[in-house]
Amino acid sequence: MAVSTPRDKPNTYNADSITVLEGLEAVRKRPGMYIGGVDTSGFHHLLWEVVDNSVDEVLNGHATRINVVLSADGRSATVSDNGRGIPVDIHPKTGRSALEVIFTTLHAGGKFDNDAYKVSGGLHGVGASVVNALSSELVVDVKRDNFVHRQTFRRGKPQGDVRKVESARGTGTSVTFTPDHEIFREQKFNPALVAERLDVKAYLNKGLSITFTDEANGQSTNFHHAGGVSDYLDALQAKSDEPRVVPTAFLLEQAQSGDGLRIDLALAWTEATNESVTSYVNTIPTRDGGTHEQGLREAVHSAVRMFLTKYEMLKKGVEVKSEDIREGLTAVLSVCMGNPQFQGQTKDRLNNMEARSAVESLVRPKLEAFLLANKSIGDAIAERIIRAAKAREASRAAANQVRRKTPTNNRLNLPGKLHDCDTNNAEISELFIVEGDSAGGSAKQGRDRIYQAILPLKGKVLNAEQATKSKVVDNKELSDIIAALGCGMDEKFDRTRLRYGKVIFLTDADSDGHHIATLLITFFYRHLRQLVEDGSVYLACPPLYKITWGQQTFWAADDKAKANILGQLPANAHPNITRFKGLGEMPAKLLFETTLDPARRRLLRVTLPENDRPYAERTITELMGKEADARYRFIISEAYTATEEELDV
Ligand code: 0RA
Repeated sequence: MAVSTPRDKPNTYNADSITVLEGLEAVRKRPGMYIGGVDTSGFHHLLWEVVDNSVDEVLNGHATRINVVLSADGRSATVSDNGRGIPVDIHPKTGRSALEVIFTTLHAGGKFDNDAYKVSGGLHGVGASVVNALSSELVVDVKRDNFVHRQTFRRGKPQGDVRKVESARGTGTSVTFTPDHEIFREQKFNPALVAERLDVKAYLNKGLSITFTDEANGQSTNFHHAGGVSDYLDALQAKSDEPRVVPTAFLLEQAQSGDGLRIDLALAWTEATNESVTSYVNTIPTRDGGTHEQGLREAVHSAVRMFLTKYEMLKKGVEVKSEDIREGLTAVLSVCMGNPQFQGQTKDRLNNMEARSAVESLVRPKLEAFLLANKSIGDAIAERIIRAAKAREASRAAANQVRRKTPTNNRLNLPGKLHDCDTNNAEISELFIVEGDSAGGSAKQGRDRIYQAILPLKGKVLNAEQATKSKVVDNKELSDIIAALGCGMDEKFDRTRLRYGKVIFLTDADSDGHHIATLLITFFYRHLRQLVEDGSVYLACPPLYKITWGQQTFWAADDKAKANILGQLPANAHPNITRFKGLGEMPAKLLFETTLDPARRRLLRVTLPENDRPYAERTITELMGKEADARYRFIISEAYTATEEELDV
């Protein structure tokens, strides 16, 4: 390891500094592991991290203002706050300042945890050092003790110690950085994206005032929302244009649970047919929801049921289901908590179990009290929900009437093993392509036959990448799929004849299952590309483990998820763990509850990368093609971007 950077005190390069440089080197070698990728999103991640550090200073009550400036060329950004200023005095033992440690040590956040420096959000806690490692230049100016103190870094390496550059009044921290073009290629900050993100930050932190300046056009905008999440809900709703059932929203501000979790919530029902919950954890968007959203749904469900029961509104022969309660529900939920755990490929889903019960127990009693105290609001909401239930029952009855078992269907030549659904409405119907006959049997029993069709597959599917078109057409499994879909393939593709709105691959949660799913994706990519482009192709996520502990049941899709759940149970807990050898083993009812039911299942949509089509093409040709050599090279070059949960070796 070469350490050639000139420093004021070369002798301070001790063993610590070497590990530091090795740490930052690791970040530069595998940036994806720390910021998710080196695309636009990764590039902007650096800025969110720096902003979050200043936001924390505001949240902890030490700062009131944040300025964000993008340079005229769009390649650099400056974030300043009027907080305490990062400590700059040199620690006699290490010869380094807190500033240098924070910017050069991976996960330095933890070391300063004694309420001095908490990385509560950021890149889910990866810290300022990652930004530093991935910046060609980063300059920190700290105002404190009547001076501006400055330290400069290049690609993570300090260019000398921190030093006083001028006298100054007040306190604060300012970080200017240029993401490294060696890592991110030619990229610029997107002012619209930055503005939007800062706006959301200001909504989620009422007291926060963020000024954003784009030097490219000299324009400045101030983001400050005195109404917080309530204003945010209004703004989101104004965009969607769906009228509210009652103008008043239910608000819960700064509600704190016993274990230190804090929430802000704004909630209302609209005439929209879908549910729209926008959630955050420590101001990080959780697009895939998670345990906090689960807790919210449970709370809303119980509170509404209490209201309906108390006023005996359920008597009129209508069954209200949870989907009826959720129809038109719009909410902004912001949770602040220590040590959030995120899950999923994009880390967009909160995984902490305690968040579920904490949110539930904060929201339920307050929402119940709100509905009881505002009976006319409760009545209007109840009316909305009962209306949704009636509409659902009516459309179900209508679907029942247009059963597919009409003579015309015989002309479609549907495959014998297809268990078709009843409705003819392609918009709401789903085709599950299921691995194996026994799993097909469970799925057939467990499904909602009104709109869910099942096509079981025997054994492995032909690799469409290595087969000629005539082989593909001759292949029984693939031709059955085409026949079931009804829309033809390749140049004969006709979307108007498509018989299902969603095509869902349901395979075991093991490597064989993943292989079959990959073969199916390859076939769809090559011969039914339009369906992939339209976002109509999905992977189901069946659980591999069922974990029961006392009254609670958890599902885990893989070993990692299992370990995660077990890790969150008390040390003396003796949970009961069942592993499903395959889908076929799972009782039909369980399969429905965990994997088929739209209200509870999770689907992964198969998508093509927005701005890198050649990459998708290369992935399919090299990974699935005949050339073993190309496959090998591909696997080697991609191995490092795969996270643990993707690898199945
Ligand atoms: C460590 C200790 C103290 C403040 C900070 C870090 C700090 C970090 C950042 C990052 C962005 N803005 C910031 N402002 C402050 C406490 C110092 C003291 O007690 O004086």
